[in-house]
Amino acid sequence: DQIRYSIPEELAKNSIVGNLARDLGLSVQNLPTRKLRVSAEKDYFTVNPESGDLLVGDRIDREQVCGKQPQCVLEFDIVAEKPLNIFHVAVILQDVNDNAPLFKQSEVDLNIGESTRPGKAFPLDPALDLDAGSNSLQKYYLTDNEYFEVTEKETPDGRKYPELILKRFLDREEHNFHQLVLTAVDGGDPPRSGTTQIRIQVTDINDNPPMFSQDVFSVTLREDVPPGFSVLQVTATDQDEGVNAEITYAFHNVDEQVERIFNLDKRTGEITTKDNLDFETAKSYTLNVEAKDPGDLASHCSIQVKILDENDCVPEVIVTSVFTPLPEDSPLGTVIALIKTRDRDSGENGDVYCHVLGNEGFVLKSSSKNYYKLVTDRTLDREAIPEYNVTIVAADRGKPPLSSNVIITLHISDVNDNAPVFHQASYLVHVAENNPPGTSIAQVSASDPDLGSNGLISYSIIASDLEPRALSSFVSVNQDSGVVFAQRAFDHEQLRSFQLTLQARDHGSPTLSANVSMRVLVGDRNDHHHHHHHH
Ligand SMILES: *[C@@H]1O[C@H](CO)[C@@H](O)[C@H](O)[C@H]1NC(C)=O
Ligand SMILES: [Ca+2]
Repeated sequence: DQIRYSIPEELAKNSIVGNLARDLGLSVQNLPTRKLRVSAEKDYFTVNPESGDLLVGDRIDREQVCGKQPQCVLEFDIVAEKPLNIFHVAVILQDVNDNAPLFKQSEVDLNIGESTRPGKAFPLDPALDLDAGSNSLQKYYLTDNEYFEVTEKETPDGRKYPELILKRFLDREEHNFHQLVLTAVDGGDPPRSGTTQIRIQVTDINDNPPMFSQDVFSVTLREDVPPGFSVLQVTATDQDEGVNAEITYAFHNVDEQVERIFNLDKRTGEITTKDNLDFETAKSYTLNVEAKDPGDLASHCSIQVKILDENDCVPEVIVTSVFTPLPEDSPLGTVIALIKTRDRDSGENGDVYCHVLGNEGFVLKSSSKNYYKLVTDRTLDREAIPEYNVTIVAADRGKPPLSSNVIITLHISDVNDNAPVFHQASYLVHVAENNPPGTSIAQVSASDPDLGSNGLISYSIIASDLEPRALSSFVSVNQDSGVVFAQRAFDHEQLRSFQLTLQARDHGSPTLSANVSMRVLVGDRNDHHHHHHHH
């Protein structure tokens, strides 16, 4: 038969396991002769020879003796002499909670991508607890948190380990780092525990598009800004990190005009002008800008650029027709020219008014918006002023105003409005008798300020006091030169004097003419002075 004892492990040296003498039925008086002793491989126990108590020889660590085995029994023999007896003894070592669960590493670092799906498990190294049974590791606990939980798993060969389970999506932009404490607890009373720090770095994935601070920007630009003028800098931000947040900017879905006039720095987002603006070509532009990260995540904004008109266009005067030359007898209010004005600016900058410079007797009459008639406001006289340079000024109402002018040269054409005028009121001519036939005896002249045939004079003799038939045999006049010729020799005795009427006639249509009288006295050749004197 076997004597069985049960003791907790780790008892102090010489603690009493049990009384062998009593349990073996030996009397205390016989003990000195029976000489009880332990027969065992290891000296876990000793016997008190006086009392017969079985004592703990040295502190016994159950885990050292039996490891993880649930039952730990030390079996040995007790030997008694006189007579020699051998008794079998079994001491059951009860576990005490002398070991806390222990993690191999006090810190565990994990990198988990923010795109990781919930449910994903991350196996961890188990904590070790050398105790057995309920004193061994029972459960893992994790710091209370919304992203992870811990469960216990078992390998096919029965080794248990904790597993971290992701409960919901991580968001690096919200929390890029999580620090958790994993606690392993045994079932002792009181329980013992061990901890390890779990440090989780959330790694970025490109899950955020660049974002503009505003969807729409408004800018007002003077049209006279020079090329290179900075219009606006758009910036988008990207909550991702590293290359995932490297943004490039580009125009998106814009007119050719926009590309021609504006420049967008793809790195900085700065928009500058690269050409001159012209309000008259375009009053506004819409610039759509796209910000994109390397993952092609993009967002858009729109910039409304309004161009402010500057007074940069000079008003133009356009002469559509000129009625020149203008007859000098044109009545007041005769239309000389038709004029149109034009100014590409808007508002007051393009509001044009027109007037005639100086006061030359011409006025502008507005016929309809931007159309004018230039009309005469004076009588004309080609002989006095044959040509006018009429200056027409057009000015806008900008501040300051711009103006331009145009000169219309107006030629006045002749009308036959002047009759020839003889240079003398009348002519008195003395001719000595017996003159050779064909002698020039006088010259008349008249002038006419009209032009061309209107001023071209022909002379003729239109009347005389001679016999009508005799006239042409006495005198003639050269129609061009006005020279009067004697056609025959005059005889003082017969012909003392005669009277002629000469006419100067122009070639106008109708013609104008003037008459002058000429008295011709025929003198005595020998002594005509004397004779005449006494006559
Ligand atoms: C008109 O202008 C023309 C050209 O400048 C000039 O030759 C001419 O003499 C001017 N005429 C008058 C009447 O001023
Ligand atoms: Ca333990």
